[in-house]
Amino acid sequence: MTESIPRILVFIPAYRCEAQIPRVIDQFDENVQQWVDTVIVIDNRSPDNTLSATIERSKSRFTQCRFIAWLNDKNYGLGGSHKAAFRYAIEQGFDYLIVLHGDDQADIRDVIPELERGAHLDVDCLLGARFMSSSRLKGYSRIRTLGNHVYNKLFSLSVFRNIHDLGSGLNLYRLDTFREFYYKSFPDDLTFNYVMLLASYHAGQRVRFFPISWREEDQLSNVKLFRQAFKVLGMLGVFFFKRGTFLTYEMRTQPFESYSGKIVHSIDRRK
Ligand SMILES: Nc1nc2c(ncn2[C@@H]2O[C@H](COP(=O)(O)OP(=O)(O)O)[C@@H](O)[C@H]2O)c(=O)[nH]1
Ligand SMILES: [Mg+2]
Repeated sequence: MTESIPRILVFIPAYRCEAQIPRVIDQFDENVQQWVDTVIVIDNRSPDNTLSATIERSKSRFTQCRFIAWLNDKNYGLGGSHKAAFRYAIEQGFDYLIVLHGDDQADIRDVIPELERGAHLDVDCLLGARFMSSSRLKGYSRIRTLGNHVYNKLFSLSVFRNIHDLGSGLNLYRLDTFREFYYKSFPDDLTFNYVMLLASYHAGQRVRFFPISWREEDQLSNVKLFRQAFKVLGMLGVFFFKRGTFLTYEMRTQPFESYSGKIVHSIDRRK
């Protein structure tokens, strides 16, 4: 019966999070590992010790699932790391990709009850939401919360659907839906998620949200808040009028031909 169990790859994008990544790895208790086939941390050439901290902590943690530490050949941005992860997951025959940010703001354990009740089986995107009534926010500023609510509304109005988050740090994707690499020209920076979401609705994919917990403690956000807010608003404006045509635009400032990298460390202690 093992063939019917979907193979899940958890992808952890990491950049400058040497303090948080050990805590992220600690989230993978035995119960979580039973749900997951492989965990891959993709380091975007962090200038700090993110990669060595990752490898060190992984050694004692992963006993039930496979673990891979991957180093991108260049810093491809958060969106670029997603492209590397999707490509790897599809090439390796996984069924689902779970994205978990490497800075310990989200918690992988929030998605396990969703998997237990089979919420992933009939969707293309199962997206963690920080702004549903049962979401739990800790240390997130009022102004950012308000800003997110406003943007969620604007995006909701543009796609005629109820959007509860434009891009949290915990999301699940059915890989069958993403075989075609239509998202290659999407931004490589932190706005990747926004465009992915618009594209998912435009393509008629089944998108569902689930409430998550989210904390802001020692994380350093790399987002230039106002600059990104204006950029995103501009993108939404163009999408509103151009729809599918907008999604075919080249949105990268520096287009890469491939999003390559290599495995620098792996562990497989499964019996
Ligand atoms: N800013 C940035 N984040 C990256 C990159 N590659 C991976 N990440 C990860 O992407 C996640 C989100 O970035 P962050 O700055 O925390 O954005 P925020 O949580 O939306 O404020 C973090 O876990 C980073 O470690 C990159 O090139 N730049
Ligand atoms: Mg963050």
